Amino acid sequence: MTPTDPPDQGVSAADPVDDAAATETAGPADGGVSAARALLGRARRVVVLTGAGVSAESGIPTFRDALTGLWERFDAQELATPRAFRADPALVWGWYEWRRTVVTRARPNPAHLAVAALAARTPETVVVTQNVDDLHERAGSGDVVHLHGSLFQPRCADCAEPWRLPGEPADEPAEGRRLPPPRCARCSGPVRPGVVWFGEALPEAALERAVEAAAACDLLLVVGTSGLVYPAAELPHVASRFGASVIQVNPQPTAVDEVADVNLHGPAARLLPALVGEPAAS
Ligand code: BJW
Ligand code: ZN
Repeated sequence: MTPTDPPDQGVSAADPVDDAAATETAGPADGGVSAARALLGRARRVVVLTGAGVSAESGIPTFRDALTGLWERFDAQELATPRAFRADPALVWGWYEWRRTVVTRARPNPAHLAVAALAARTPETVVVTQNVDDLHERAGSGDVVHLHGSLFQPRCADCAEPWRLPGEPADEPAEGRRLPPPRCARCSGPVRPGVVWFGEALPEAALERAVEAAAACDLLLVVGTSGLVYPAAELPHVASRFGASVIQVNPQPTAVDEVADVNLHGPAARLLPALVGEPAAS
């Protein structure tokens, strides 16, 4: 198994179309922003694929940031598993309730707003996010494809009955706390977060829509993801194989670098507004 050959829910694409991608490289003068603006100005079908970095400047820790407080000695990758929830439901439910509090208090940043402005200007834009927050929606993006679920749609771990959250999360202490999950009203099973953990299948309709959009787009803009988690990480490769340009926005080198036509190195809240501003003359 290789990273571009995921096991089950592999992102598969048939034969790439042949209309050549624009392959401009980053211009040295402005770090590639004008090259990226030119590509974006020409694109009719755009996919924006976001990861945790797009919400970093709203104060939401990225997935691979070190955990703090009660969870300091854990790795997020260990907690985001069905095994961790089975072993210690109060630890895991407490972590997600703490994160729901952080997200509820956070506000969309200029990167989320720029994505919404791009979608308003280019109607055939599909916003695909790996994030479980709702900041794209709160910034005005109406139709967001959530590949990894949502903090706001818990369900029974045993019978999948949706669980209605009380409006506001409790005032969680800054260092977090253990919190036994509520019990399902139908079967008394433990309620779990409505997110996709490692080893679980992504929601089929969301993944299908994302793959189709990536295969059909002219341009895929990938923002703030390490590009390590599959099958989402396959989407820039699908777009590229089908002839689209790929623009990446990220302050750090990532696994996406190898497929990006233009790499914009910097924070999303600064670069996305610069990118989406008035379209460059083409
Ligand atoms: C900024 C910034 C700023 C900072 N501006 N940028 C192929 C190969 C190998 C393994 C696999 C494979 N296919 C599948 C697997 C297994 C596994 C996987 O990918 N493992 C890898 C780790 C190797 N995948 C799965 O298990 C998936 N399921 C699956 O494949 O199922 C098959 C199946 C089919 C049928 C039946 C049963 C099974 C499921 C993956 C689920 C991922 N879930 C998580 C948790 C969600 C809930 C939660 O949030 O708690 O999703 S994991 C975590 O990673 C989370 C994220 O959405 C995801 C991606 O992380 P992201 O967004 O990239 O964040 P970071 O932190 O990694 O990066 C942040 C980036 O931002 C960095 O680059 C920074 O530089 C940048 N940044 N500030 C812009 N201001
Ligand atoms: Zn139940």
